[in-house]
Amino acid sequence: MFRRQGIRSLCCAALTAAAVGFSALVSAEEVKIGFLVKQPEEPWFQTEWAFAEKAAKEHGFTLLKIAVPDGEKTLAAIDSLAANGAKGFVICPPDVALGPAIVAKSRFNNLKVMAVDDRFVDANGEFMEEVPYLGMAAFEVGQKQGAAMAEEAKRRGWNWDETYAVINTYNELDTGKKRTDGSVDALIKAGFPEDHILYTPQKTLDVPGSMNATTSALVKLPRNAKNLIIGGMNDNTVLGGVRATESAGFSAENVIGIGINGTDAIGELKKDNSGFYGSMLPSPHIEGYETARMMYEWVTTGKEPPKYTAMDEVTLITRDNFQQELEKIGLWK
Ligand code: FCA
Repeated sequence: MFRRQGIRSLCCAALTAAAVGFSALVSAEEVKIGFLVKQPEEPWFQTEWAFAEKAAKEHGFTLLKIAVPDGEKTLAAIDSLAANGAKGFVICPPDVALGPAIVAKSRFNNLKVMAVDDRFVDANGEFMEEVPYLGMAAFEVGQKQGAAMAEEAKRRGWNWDETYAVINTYNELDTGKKRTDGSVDALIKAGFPEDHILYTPQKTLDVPGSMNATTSALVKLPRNAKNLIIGGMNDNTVLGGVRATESAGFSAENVIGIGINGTDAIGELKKDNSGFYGSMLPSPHIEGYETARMMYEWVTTGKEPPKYTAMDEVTLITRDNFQQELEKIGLWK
């Protein structure tokens, strides 16, 4: 009897030791998460990466940051993530229509996928609602941008008769269209004359793209156009527009450009003055951190991120407050 019990407790001890050893092995297994972005040159995405990295350090996983400027690179990146043992990834795709291909490739490789900023669409142009997404409440943020532009124009005592708005559009991207639609909606609500709004499409989503778009609109302005409002879906789409107004001879006091992102306007706001008045700063730090953390939680506990999360908090940063506002969220370098 005594002997049997002795054997039993020996067995138990051995089993416990094995279990502890096994769980130590499991917990020591490195969790790898990818974070793929379409435009790594934009400080917006660098900021998301930096805060995703912070989440990785705090939660103990490895972040694999990959630039995916086109479809080919995107699909190759997913294969390489799988080959490297990643379990899932967050992505801002170079083209939202790649959604079905990205999902198919991820399934094939047994990887979980979540979209950030730019939401996947299917072959019919409908949102792929089954893919978790976190991004900006685009129309509302655009409205705040438009309201801020109208308010500054009023503060400067501008007469609407001699004021025109040039809106650089990028309607291929839903978040882009909604932002400029929201902006125009707010301008009109503030009394801005609808027939003084010129829409001009951008071919590319960068400073040269917006500079070209605005330049082609400026030549259509009537002779009495004295003051200009420059709009667009992010900082780069407004920065190029402002550059175009400078080339056309408009001085800073006659131009109000307000971007969206904040992160990509820091260099511009450090200049004493320019037609680039300010930017609507959302929460790139939270977006980067939270999406990476949610993906980590998904692959380690099975808890799927919410299908749709919209971030609507924005702060207008101008030359007067940008340093304090960026410091508040740990974005001042
Ligand atoms: C899009 C834009 C980025 C940023 C992001 C939130 O991806 O291209 O500049 O505004 O949405």
